[in-house]
Amino acid sequence: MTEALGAKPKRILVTGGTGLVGRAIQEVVANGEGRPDEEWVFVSSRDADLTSAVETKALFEKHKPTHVIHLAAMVGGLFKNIRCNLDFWRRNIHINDNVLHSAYECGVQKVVSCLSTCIFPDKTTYPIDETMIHNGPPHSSNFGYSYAKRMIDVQNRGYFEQHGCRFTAVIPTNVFGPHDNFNIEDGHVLPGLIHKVYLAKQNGSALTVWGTGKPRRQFIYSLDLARLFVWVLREYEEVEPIILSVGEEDEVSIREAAEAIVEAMDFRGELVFDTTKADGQFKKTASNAKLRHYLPNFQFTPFRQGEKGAHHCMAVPPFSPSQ
Ligand code: NAP
Ligand code: GFB
Repeated sequence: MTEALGAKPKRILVTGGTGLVGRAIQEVVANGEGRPDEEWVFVSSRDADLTSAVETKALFEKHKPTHVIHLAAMVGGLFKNIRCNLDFWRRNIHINDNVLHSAYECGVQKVVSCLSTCIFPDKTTYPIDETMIHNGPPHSSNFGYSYAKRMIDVQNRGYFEQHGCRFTAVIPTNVFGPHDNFNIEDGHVLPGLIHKVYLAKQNGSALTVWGTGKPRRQFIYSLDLARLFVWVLREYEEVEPIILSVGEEDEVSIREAAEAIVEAMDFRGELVFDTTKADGQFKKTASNAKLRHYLPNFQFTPFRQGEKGAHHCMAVPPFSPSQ
């Protein structure tokens, strides 16, 4: 009887398992968050190109997951989004439809997908909350990525209403941490500035921060996000998405973020703001009240402490070509 009531073994497939967020989940699972009845499988595009329905189906048939954390996506910072909005739309729409439909066909018990706080309407009241996703157009800089991500929420509702599937999603704010994409042209602001400080120290040049430095962001450390992902997989029962972010009070300006990186990396050179470069969204201040309702005592890593962890993995040059 105990056996029958006991937790059946779980096989958790993590798509996008080799990226910034995926590697953080690998780390927390390996360092104590994992459970004896759980087998974790982390995959990347080398295991299957998820823009292909055939390869996606074969991946699911091979692993037969009971649960899925779906991270795989075409991801990038502001400037890559501005350059490639169509690619962000097409690749992510195909990846998401293939993963969700294969999960449905294989009888996966639960899928946790990943949206982003940058997909909310650009013209909005603050703080943003989970009810506001479809209340208006996203910022023009990343409409392709934003609309593709919003469709995950629509698909989750469809699979629940038509098939009773427990497919849900989380909405992280900007993520930073080890194993980020440090490519200066395509990556996000923090890894881009870390890479630039490394080069400025090497060359004895100034640090050029793009834009005015006035936009404001909330940053979540990847290992904190990873722990929250594990909690969502095990405990969160809603189909409605949940924002995973530090509080509104932890929002910083790009200038403050740059100054924190300069301090963490002991850079002594000049800071220059190149205002010919875009600022993108001025702010996307998100409320984590729903998360706090579930986890009132969750402790986030302070931003400056996380910065120290993030840039250490840059300390080993030369960078891979992708960086
Ligand atoms: P990342 O570091 O760029 O990693 C992307 C992952 O997706 C990699 O493992 C990559 O595998 C995989 N992937 C990409 N295209 C694929 C394809 N066609 N087939 C199979 N796998 C593919 O991204 P991340 O920052 O960890 O983001 C993970 C998730 O969090 C994404 O859904 C993203 O939208 C979301 N998110 C990120 C942030 C952020 O600030 N980073 C903020 C909010 C939400 P390969 O390495 O083999 O290509
Ligand atoms: O992380 P980021 O590229 O994307 O941040 P978003 C862009 C902000 O940082 C802009 C300034 O205000 C830039 O002007 N910035 C300053 C820099 N220096 C740099 C730099 O060296 N590199 C970069 N990248 N920015 C993204 C969305 O928005 O947020 C994506 O476009 C994704 O879809 C991501 O969701 C989480 O935070 O503006």
